[in-house]
Amino acid sequence: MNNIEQAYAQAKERYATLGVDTEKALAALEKVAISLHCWQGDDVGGFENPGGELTGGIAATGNYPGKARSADELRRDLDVAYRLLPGSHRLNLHAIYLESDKPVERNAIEPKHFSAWLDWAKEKGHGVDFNPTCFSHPLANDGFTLSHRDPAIRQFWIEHCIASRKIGDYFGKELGTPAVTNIWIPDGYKDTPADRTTPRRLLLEALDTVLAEKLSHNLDAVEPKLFGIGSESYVTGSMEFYTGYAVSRKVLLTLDSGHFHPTETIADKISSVLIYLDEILLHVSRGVRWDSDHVVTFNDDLQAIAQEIVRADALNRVHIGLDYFDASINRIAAWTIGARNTLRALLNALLEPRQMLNQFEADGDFSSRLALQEELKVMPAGAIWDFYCLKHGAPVGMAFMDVIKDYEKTELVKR
Ligand code: RNT
Ligand code: ZN
Repeated sequence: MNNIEQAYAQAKERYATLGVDTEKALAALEKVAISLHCWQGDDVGGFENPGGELTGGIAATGNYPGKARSADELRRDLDVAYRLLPGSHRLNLHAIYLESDKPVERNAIEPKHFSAWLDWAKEKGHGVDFNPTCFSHPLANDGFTLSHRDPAIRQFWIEHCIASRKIGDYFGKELGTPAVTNIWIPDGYKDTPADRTTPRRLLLEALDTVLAEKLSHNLDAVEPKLFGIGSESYVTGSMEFYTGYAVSRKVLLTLDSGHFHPTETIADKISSVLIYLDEILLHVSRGVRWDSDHVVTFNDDLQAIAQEIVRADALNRVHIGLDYFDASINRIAAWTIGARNTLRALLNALLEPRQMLNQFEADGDFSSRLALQEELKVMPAGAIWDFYCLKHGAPVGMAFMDVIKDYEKTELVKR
């Protein structure tokens, strides 16, 4: 037995005294597929219009060398990130990551523009999720898309979203695992609107048109937001708007942890929305002041999100994607750190002595509940995580940075 196995054996015994079966926790974690967001690899640039400006009230800051300049480079970078994660995981693709010799308008995108992504996903065993790109485009420049007052512009974005759903369905069918196609639009006003209702009515109608056709390999999701840069005072697709929409239309609601008031977390929302919805999508992110998209760290917020999914027995109802873009550090490290943290948080949640905690609560023994919650913070979960990485051939501890540094030297610096 090596050190990691020894430490695991000891930790396993300690968890057993709390009634926790570590093997069961690991088996549950093995089934979790995190959807890695392709857009961390090139600062949300995409390959439709290289060098085009990122708009929509989101921003990637930093100038770290080595960003992917082509889909091939992006796939190679992703391959490195996936190797550093225990388990097998998904890819979250945006429409602007299409590949084509000639320019293709957004409302004319087709599955064929994503066939290289499909081949790659098939070969590597990744499920794929999809997103229409309703930003970084001249017809989105005045800040409105699906809720635009001009019917022609609205129609353009409706067609883009329909085309995107069909691509999601194509991936879902070809890969044998449904794609979640998530609609996020930036629509909103910088300053106080006179009429908050009209854009929302337009959005409702537009979404109903977009979602009219049933597609059996595609799951639809809608993503609310409180504000963006340049849409500080009003966002058409607010939490209340989309919660009502998702419940009434039976689609998924997306909770992005960076999309609420700076002190508001999504953890407490999960058990509420899961009462009304079969499935939801998470965009795990980290808000810092004005930015909603910092690399996910192992903070209280992340742990609370993981706990709420596990405590609700909802690992099979919650699709977990990452959503952040940091251009100031190695982009593969950004993917890897955020994804490993998310998995680690889920593992910690799976290692909770749920029965014991629930019993204390049911008995009204809140002193013991608090005492145990605090003791759990220093339980040897790290030893279980290390063992999990070892078992799945993923680097243990900081060793993943060696791989990244190496790849940086041999590949990224040349870009
Ligand atoms: C923006 C939303 C959205 C985007 C991606 C690129 O605030 O979170 O999900 O980050 O679609
Ligand atoms: Zn998001």
